[in-house]
Amino acid sequence: MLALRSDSCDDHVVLVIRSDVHAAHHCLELDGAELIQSWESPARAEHVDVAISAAENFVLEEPDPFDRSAAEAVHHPEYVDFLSTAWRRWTAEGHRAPSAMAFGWPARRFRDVRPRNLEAQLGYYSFAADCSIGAGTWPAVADSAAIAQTAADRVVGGERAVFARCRPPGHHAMKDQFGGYCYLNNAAIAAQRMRNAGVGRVAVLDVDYHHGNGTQDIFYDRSDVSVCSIHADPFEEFPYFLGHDDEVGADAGAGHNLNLPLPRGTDARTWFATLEHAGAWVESQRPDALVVSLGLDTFVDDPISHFQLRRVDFATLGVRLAGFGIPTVLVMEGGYATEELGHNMVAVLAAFDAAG
Ligand code: Q9C
Ligand code: ZN
Repeated sequence: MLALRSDSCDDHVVLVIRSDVHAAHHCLELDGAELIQSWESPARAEHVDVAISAAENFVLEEPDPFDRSAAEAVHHPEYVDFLSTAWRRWTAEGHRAPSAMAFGWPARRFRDVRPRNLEAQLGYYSFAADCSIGAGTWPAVADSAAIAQTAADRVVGGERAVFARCRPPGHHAMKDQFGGYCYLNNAAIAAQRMRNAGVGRVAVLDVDYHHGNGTQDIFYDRSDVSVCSIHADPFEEFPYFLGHDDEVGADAGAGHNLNLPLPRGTDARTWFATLEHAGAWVESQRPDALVVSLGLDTFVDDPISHFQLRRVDFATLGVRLAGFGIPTVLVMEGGYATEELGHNMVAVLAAFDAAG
């Protein structure tokens, strides 16, 4: 479609950071007692790239090289070490399985003591068996983080908004645990990157279907990064063990975390009423910049999620996000209606752009 709006001049575009490194990462996940190709597939990012390339007003760029210190600013350094070496260790040990996955965790009444054994460390550094580590995993994970890091740098450099087309996603990744298809927390990396560059206060608004447990974990005791998540009630949906509405932050972070759980089946009307509540709270935190954990698994036809947003609703979301009127990094998270994901993402971003 031709850009006909009089204000759609050269400085009125959405900058997109993306690359192809993700394609070598194919996750396996447990489905009952069966291992299946993960819903979190390379095709997701490919559909987004194709839709964005076909649309007007987008500029696509490659990320700068991964800065490990950007990840270590929000994750434990020994966890980043583990992720970056796990595949090499798995190969050196000569396992039969083509990728590594945990099978045991330090559950209730076990001890939080780091084991030496690699298979045990896989459990120590994860919280779910929906993610495997294969040959392409660390390169993709580091590149996804580099995309978030670069997007944050561009926003600090004066861009009004940047879309970080991250894959794998990040918002489930805790300070030292992977799970939920996430290894490094891209949104947290972007938020911390802006803080380190001198941005005073950052808000993270997480609109993915699932609770952003990792982002909550990372900033839970801090007042400089406020975190709000709208998600399916953890009593019935992944990640199950975090995301309730009485989790409000701790210590200096008390009052700087807001969870808005909703029942499975929530429709657009209720979801947008909740978004208004979230938006008012975000504004009350007086942020200087915004990070949006942009998961579109709230889509009515998402195969593993149960909210009822349609494409037109994603445009409405884009307008509301632009309405904050502050520098914004939009970070791609979930969304498993793969064929639709690109069009849905463009609906958010084009509406954001048009709303200014
Ligand atoms: N068969 C994100 O949307 N589901 N992650 C596990 C196991 C985990 C979703 C199902 C869903 C994780 C980023
Ligand atoms: Zn999700």
